[in-house]
Amino acid sequence: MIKNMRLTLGLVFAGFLSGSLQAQDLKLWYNQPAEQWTDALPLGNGRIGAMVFGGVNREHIQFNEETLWTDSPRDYNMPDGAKYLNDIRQLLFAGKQKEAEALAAKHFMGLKSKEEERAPWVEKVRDLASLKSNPSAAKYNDSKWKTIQLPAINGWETVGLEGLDGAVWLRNSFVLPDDWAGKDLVFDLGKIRDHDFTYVNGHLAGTTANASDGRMYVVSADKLKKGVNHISIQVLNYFDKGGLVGYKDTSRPMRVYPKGASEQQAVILSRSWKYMIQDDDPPLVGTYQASYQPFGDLLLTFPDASKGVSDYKRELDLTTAISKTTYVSKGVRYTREYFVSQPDQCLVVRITSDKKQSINFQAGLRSSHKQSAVRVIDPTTLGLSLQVKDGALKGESILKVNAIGGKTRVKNGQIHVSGANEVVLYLTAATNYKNFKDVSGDAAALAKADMEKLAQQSYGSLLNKHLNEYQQYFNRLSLSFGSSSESTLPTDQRIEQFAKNNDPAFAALYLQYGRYLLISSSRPGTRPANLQGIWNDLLTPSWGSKYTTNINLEMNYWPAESLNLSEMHEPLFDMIEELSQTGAETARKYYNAPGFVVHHNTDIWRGTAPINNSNHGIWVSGGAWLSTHLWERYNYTQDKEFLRNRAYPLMRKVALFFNSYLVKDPATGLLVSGPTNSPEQGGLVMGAAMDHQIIRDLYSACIKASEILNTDGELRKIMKSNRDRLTPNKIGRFGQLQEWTVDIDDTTNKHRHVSHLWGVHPGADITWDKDPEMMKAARQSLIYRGDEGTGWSLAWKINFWSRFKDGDHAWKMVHMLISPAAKGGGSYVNLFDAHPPFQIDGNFGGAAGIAEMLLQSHSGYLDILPSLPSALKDGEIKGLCARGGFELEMKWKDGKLSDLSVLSKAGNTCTVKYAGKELKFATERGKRYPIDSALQLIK
Ligand code: FUC
Repeated sequence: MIKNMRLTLGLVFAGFLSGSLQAQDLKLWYNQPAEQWTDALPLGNGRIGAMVFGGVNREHIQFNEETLWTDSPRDYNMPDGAKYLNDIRQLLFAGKQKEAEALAAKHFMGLKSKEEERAPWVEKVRDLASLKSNPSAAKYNDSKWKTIQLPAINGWETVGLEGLDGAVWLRNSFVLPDDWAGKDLVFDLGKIRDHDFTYVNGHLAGTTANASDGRMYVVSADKLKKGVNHISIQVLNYFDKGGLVGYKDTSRPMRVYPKGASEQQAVILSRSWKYMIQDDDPPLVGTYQASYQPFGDLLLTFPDASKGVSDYKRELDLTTAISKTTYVSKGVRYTREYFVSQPDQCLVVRITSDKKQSINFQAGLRSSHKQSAVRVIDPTTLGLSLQVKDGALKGESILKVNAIGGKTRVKNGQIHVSGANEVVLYLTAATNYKNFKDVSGDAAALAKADMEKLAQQSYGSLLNKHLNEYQQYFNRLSLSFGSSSESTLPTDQRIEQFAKNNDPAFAALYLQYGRYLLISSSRPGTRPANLQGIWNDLLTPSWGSKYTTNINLEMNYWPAESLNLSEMHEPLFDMIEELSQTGAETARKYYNAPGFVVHHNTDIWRGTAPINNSNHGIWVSGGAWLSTHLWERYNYTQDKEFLRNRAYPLMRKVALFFNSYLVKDPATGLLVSGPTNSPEQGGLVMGAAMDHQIIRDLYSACIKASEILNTDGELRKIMKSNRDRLTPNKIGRFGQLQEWTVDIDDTTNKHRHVSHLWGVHPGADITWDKDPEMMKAARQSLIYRGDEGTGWSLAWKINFWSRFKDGDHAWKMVHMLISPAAKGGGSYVNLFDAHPPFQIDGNFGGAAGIAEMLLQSHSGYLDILPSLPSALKDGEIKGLCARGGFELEMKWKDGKLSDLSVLSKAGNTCTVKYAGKELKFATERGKRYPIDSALQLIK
């Protein structure tokens, strides 16, 4: 009854008070502090990122600065790749894929960073005879060693040994059960990274130099003894995750059991182990590209926060970009507020209480970088300096503690505050990175200058500047999908319930969270959002937390234009400009071609050469896909200056590359791309449908742009002719859209990538209007691929199903994306998208996908509510953008459009379609056009 009443009230408010309703709804909140990093709440100004844990006794704020990466500017290109291009192509045309891949692996991949020889180091750490005493021996005294819990599935880095690579000894023992006497034993130890020498009672039981195989060593009975038996493992870890990592299937523990016996009888070895670091300076491992790095941690310890804490809550308010933690301890209410200011380039934490003189804590800084140091600058200021291992970048951060009342002093490198009424902490951070070619900046001077600018300002003025700057972007779009009773639940529970309940308001929150994350990770003047935006706490993050261009980087920017955050697109355009420089070298050295090319990954140094393996790293459409974003920016804004000065010159360069690169397929006489790959499927090929769709869209965009700008008449002719000779989309024998030029699709393949549907989304090569048969084939391909996938794959499928105009299927995908993080996709407690691990693309692709259900504009008209799921019966949205230079406000009730108005930003003719009706009208720039539900202009 009460629930119903609240629901009715909610609906009444939704109608009349959607503004305030939204304000209540736009919070992530929890009744307990963060335990995992992915429980913590993200803040950011595009450059400085922070993750707030909100612990009562111990506040942990992990922070990043977006330019702190490994390595240094260098040449990524193999100097004479182009020599092998023709041979690779001929092998592929002759059906010799394996030979082509082998040749490409040898001569066509990029250059790695500096690598050191391994053998001398291995010889040194393996020289056990020269050790004072030998840890492999049964009798070795390890009583002074520290302990660690194993296995650590994500490496020993995650259980206290962050940043550790090298030679490490691990020891354990077990008592031989009496009935095992005389039996050979199997030691099942899981995977060990990267190389192990495993001893039992001093005898070598086995050694494996491979990070990906589970270790199963058999030890014969004569090596075992009654009573206690000792295991010693020397682990050599060169790079990335280290140590005993067990099995992905965590239900399979490390164990020992008699050979031939049931595994149930095993003695479990997943437990606390002793460890000793023998050498933490292994030879350098070369990498194709650099990794994004964590910077440091701000730690606040509140010694007198008692056990009797009540009324705890932490939250993130998307309308203000402020996070808050509140609790009551010993009768005093404490409040912490946190934000990262763009105007003042700092993290701000303010601590208040409702009773004077009751704030007591210690503040310290820390960093996981081996070469880092904290120093006291003065009694209220600490400095943190760091240097990335074997790289060119240094970082500097300054923490200032400003207490009102009480005492502030320094002790043991920490700032101690006692009896204060209120405290504000400021943190600045900088690196010596200037641009992708120049690392001559002065990190210390920059961090200091930012701190000095803060000195003159009150907290109130900082806060106001922050709010004004943030809200100018955020407030441009508002939406409501009505209210749901679940909005009274904390966010973690709401995620758990989402798929089971009818909670459309949570999808509205998810969309706004996507906008929040884009503003926070990609402000004008900063670098684009990487695989994790700007949030990363690991020295060796997954996929280097860099930029993958075969879906992930582009997906990050899907919401930029439609969700009214056009400025946030800027960092991507800056990056394309930089890639056009590095990519020109790659085009020349690998393809003897003009223009520029980007393969499937890039990093802070703007590497563009192929990386990883030849079966998936040679994919040429990164630059082309990225440059469609320039064209989309023009489509949405109709900004001709942007088209003339920034977009077209870059788009044109990519077209020049393809003019040179495309070759005739001897089988068909049509143009194909190649050597290339349909992202991460089917190996190296000539002719992938995705490439052809992207190149076709790129040519079409360049042709139109050159007409609008009245330039490049001759080039336009070439582009038209190439476009018309490109291999078209094809329908295969299973009724599917073919992934390649030949009909070899495997309909049982459930892979996360569905690249050949690029022409459905984000491209517009395949639409219901243009070619319904092809659209059906594309849908059939998606049905074969299935719904399951990683986070970004689920998010892409929301967009696909929206373009197929199946709102209910799209909504099913929303349910899968907003569900507790699991093996395939989902959302973490802080609503970060789970690949897993955390990858931010799904947040952005999901937000864009929800918008795609409400409005589509890729076919030359505004398609209103094209794919509205039946679960989204009522709603309203203001500030949704469309191609052609339009901005919409609309409401729908009971699944039907009730109000619509179109703001014309460019004065173009507007065509609107809804429910079989069409309205076409001329517009004036800056004027708003109300339209009724029968699609008549309201005069
Ligand atoms: C591509 C994808 C993976 C992941 C990685 C960053 O390799 O296939 O799923 O998203 O990029």
